[in-house]
Amino acid sequence: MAKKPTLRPEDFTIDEAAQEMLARAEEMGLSTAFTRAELMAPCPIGNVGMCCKHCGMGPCRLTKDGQTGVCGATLDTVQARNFIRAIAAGSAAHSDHGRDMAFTLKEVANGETEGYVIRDVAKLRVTAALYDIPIEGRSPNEIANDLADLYIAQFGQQRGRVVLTKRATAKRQKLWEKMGVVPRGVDREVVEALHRTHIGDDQDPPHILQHGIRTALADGWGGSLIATDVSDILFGTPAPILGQANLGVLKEDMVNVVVHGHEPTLSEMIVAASQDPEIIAYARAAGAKGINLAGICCTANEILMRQGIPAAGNFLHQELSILTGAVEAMVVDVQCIMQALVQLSTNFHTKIITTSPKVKIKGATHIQFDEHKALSIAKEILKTAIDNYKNRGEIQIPQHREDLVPGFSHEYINYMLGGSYRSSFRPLNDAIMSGRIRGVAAIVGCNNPRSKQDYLHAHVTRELLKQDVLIVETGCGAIASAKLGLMLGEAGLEEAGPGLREICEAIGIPPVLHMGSCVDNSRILTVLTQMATEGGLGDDIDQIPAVGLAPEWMSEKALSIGAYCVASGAYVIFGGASPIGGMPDRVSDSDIVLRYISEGWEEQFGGKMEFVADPDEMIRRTLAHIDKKRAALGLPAYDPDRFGRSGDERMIQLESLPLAQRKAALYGAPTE
Ligand code: SF4
Ligand code: MSK
Repeated sequence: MAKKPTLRPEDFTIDEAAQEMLARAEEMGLSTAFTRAELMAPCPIGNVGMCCKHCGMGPCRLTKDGQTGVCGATLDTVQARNFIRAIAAGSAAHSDHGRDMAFTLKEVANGETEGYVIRDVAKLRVTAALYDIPIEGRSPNEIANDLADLYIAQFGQQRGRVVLTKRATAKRQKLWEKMGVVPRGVDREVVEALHRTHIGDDQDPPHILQHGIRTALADGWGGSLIATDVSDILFGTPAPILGQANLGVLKEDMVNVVVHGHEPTLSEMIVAASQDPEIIAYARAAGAKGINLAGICCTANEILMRQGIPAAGNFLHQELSILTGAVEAMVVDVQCIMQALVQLSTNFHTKIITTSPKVKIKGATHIQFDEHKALSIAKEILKTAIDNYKNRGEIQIPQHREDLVPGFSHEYINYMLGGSYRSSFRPLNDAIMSGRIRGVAAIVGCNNPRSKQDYLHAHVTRELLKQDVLIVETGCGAIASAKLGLMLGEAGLEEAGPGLREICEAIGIPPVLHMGSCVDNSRILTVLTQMATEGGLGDDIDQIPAVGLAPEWMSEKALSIGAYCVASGAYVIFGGASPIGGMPDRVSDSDIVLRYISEGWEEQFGGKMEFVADPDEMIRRTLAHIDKKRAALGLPAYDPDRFGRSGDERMIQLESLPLAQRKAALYGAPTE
């Protein structure tokens, strides 16, 4: 007899809206990723990277001491190869997204698209100037054409360096050169990762892993950064805006269209089309009050932070939104889209519409997106959804939604700290130097049904807030905090420590800052680089009291993000199981690769990667690292009783002093 799930909705997720939908699924006898994960035990060999299937002599399972594959490959070689293949896939996904954005910019610049304009000319000019593209006396389209050409060239470039790496600190660039990991071209590094891991190629684990770093750098300081830059130029650099999150954003009396995936080219055009009077009239004629758009995953983040379009939820909410019975169409493009959506949708009226030439799902409706006819196609998609409104059956929309203020791009953080005329990271650095803010944690990444949805995100975020750690978030982790109400001023501040609270109140920000989608982890690199350049916190990212965490990661993109952050100098902690964990009780050398990406990479890059299942241990290691970095900088030890007195004017007075005097006044450090 087939096994049945035994866990209850409250065991699967901390989100009450999700619990309600899981109860509905159970009543209807429908499976979801939550129940499938319970019934599908992960393969204990593949789960820890001990299986190789790179050739037809295998697959080889290396589960015994000293065992090798048929070709003689050792366990550390197999694990290193598996690991960098995952990094290469993640890097490819982000970077292909960046490539498409660059092509769209080129077409917009040449007037070949329908519906797009360059919305942020200031960012276009600033970005172009970084690469010495002439800007004076030139039209935005001329500048955009040159920038698009430069960015497109980064993918197929064979020699030299990915030009965006020049945006790292000078010290970091020199280190990458010394270590031989400067990416030459985005595609070249991904291809080489696949070549090196083919049967009979690179079989020296440190050498393999070194190329993993190079491949990841091609993502973080290449493809992802291009995606973020171009999205901002075309659709506007995010700034704070009011939004909402969770399934309660779906509307009973409107045509609900959920956009899901990653690239903003499609979703932005659907937003534009949904406001078209012709489409609104069409929806009303169908008996609805209008069109209600909502997002899932990183598409949600893209349109939430720029347009204030609500987020229906994060990764594990994709099936749950269909379970409401209230979604007329789910429109998907690329990445993180579960094939299960199509089967699930057959129990409701929801149409799953695929749009990317790269992604089709058997049984889904395919309406291929094309930038040249973008607005027309977006309208066609919306009309398909409206036509489906009449087919709605019984609906159940959980009444859970939270307000939030997303939109903290690095440009806006810079501005908010100093205003229009003296925008600067100085106040943030000063707050860390004084100890009001103990350090910074970037909590990012996915949901994973192998752990209770949002629990790890929530626990780690809340505990670090209490410890005066400023939190920045992206991806599905950001949506988790949004659903908990941590991204809206007062609500979040109640959970913050006294020093952090004081800073947030003074600047007028929540203590958890929403910085965007997965590709926007590049914004976090930029913030850290600017903090290092500002002075007082060392001269490179590895000296800043900061940690990156992905408590509920699941995608290969997360591993690429982790690796480029390590190469940039950050300590990165992943939750859940390690994909290269090995079985310590069965194979004596199963932790060689794990130790290498921690101790080995720390020695080389100042950053390290660890997999830590216990959330309290994640928090302990985060705080220990932050305190270690504070001590190395000669900053005062964190003291929770030192700050937080309302009306403390000291920092304000100190603001006017030069850096050296300010340091001396704060904690008697020697002046430079
Ligand atoms: Fe086995 Fe070696 Fe082939 Fe991998 S490459 S499947 S270890 S024989
Ligand atoms: S969508 S990669 S589940 S963050 Fe970017 Fe969320 Fe992870 Fe996909």
